[in-house]
Amino acid sequence: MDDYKFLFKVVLVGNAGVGKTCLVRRFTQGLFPPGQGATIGVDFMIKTVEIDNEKIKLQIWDTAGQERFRSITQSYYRSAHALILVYDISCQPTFDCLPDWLREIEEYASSKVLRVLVGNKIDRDDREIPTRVGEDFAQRHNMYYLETSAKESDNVEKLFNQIAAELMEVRILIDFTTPVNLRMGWEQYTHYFGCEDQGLFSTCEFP
Ligand SMILES: Nc1nc2c(ncn2[C@@H]2O[C@H](COP(=O)(O)OP(=O)(O)OP(=O)(O)O)[C@@H](O)[C@H]2O)c(=O)[nH]1
Ligand SMILES: [Mg+2]
Repeated sequence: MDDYKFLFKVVLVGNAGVGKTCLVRRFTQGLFPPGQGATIGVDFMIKTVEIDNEKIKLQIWDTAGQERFRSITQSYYRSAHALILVYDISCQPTFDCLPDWLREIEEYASSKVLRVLVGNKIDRDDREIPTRVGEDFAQRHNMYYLETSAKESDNVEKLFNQIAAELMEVRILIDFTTPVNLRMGWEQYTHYFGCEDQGLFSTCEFP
């Protein structure tokens, strides 16, 4: 039986090819898929983690980085509790696009969403963006920062576990009543909390 107590929605965004799908598959399936193709639209995976003896279900939405899917992926921001913005530390253009992604996040996500910047592919020896530059960017934009390798499995568990732990910490402080661009009726409310799928009131406990 699926006896999780909390449900959090985590959405990955970032340029095509930065390794979003590989990060998700490393975390949920423990593998680095050979010849991973570009994501079409949005993929969805689930994993339950345990923090402080509480079972937390993470619904992970892996969006396509390609421009042509942008209007589809934007609709997933709104219900996210955490957003992971990924770039490739060996590819400067993926870093240069971060301000564009932040604008999307500002426009479509809840203002209270937990935002994490991830520099992926640290196993590569042709790094173009120094760690310090990524850290500075994250700090300036009020984001957590982590560098990962989906290939070598560096920091991947840590990334998702820390997000789960942080969401547990802030769950009572998050203002769930005013997601961006959304006047809440019950329908949207249940959608936002993600309770509709299991009939469980699962995401947060009110004080
Ligand atoms: N060296 C290295 N390569 C990686 C890593 N993560 C992903 N890749 C490679 O990068 C390419 C793109 O990975 P994907 O996971 O498909 O990238 P994506 O961000 O999901 O791309 P879209 O679905 O098009 O948005 C693949 O060839 C992967 O093998 C990593 O940590 N290290
Ligand atoms: Mg993908």
